[in-house]
Amino acid sequence: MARPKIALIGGGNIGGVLAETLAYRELGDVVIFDVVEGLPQGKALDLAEGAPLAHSDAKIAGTNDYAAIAGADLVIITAGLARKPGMSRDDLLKTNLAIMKSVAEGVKQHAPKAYVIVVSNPLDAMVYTFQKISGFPKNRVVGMAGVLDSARFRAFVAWELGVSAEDVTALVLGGHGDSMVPITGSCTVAGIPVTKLIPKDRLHAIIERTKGAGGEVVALLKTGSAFVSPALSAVEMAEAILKDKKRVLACACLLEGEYGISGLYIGVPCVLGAGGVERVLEVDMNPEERKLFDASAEAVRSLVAQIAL
Ligand code: TXD
Repeated sequence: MARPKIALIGGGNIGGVLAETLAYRELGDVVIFDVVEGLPQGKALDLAEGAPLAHSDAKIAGTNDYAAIAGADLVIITAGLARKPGMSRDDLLKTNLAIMKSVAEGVKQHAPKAYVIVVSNPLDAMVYTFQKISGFPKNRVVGMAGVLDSARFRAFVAWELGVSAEDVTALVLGGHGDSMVPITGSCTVAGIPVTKLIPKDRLHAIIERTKGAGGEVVALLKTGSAFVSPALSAVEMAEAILKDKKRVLACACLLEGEYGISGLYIGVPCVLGAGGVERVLEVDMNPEERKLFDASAEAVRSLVAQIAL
């Protein structure tokens, strides 16, 4: 049985880690598309030459021609500029909107049946743009942000308690920006509510660090943003779809009435499997969290309002 075909639109920092992880874990045959001549081809050749050492027989190719993504089963989009120090994710809107419009046309033409994971920032606006321009059904277009934000929250809780992050479950919902909402009520350590283990002031500090975690890495790297943790977050989602794992993950999904919101992509828990976003789950939030979630949705709505499609 042939491996799935995975097309990566954008072969930059995140695209490179995506290609390596997906191919070396043999989750699919990988084709990297980028507009920079030679970049995808060079990265693909390097990865292909390393494949024997990764015990992988996955095919890896690079291209500047959309025709090479023909028939892809899964598309992961990282095309677009990344932040520099002092920039907000929203500052990327104008440039990345133009890029996303071209990407949506290319994917629609060459991989019309693909499941699509959008990574590019500002995430909630970019995944919305892709879905509107491509016309793909909402279950086949999902945004990656909550898996990353939740992983950061889990890591900070694990470090605070000196426990394995594997035993920390957490959900960070809402928009992928400063208004994101870590849901403390659903954060547990092996089932033990985190509120019973970490004092309020420390938990608040962890929540604030989670919201600023992307900017913290940008300030240190100076030349770009985090790329390994975002790539591995997208792989988590890709694997859930490719292996029909029915994972419950925080993803940017198109809401049509859930949480009282319609016509917006925003981070919510969903069941991710062979049918893509198979269903959205509604999670309890305390009044303060619900207020923050609604405010986050409004922040996304005002960003999306700036998009002329
Ligand atoms: O959680 C999340 N969703 C975020 C997403 C986490 C971290 C980074 N986030 C965003 O992903 C970031 O703000 C950027 O918007 C994207 C990609 O980040 P990356 O770090 O991979 O950026 P790079 O290294 O600049 O790579 C972007 C590539 C680069 O090689 C460009 O040549 C290419 O995108 N690019 C294009 N590819 C295809 N088509 C077009 N039009 C195009 N324009 C640029």
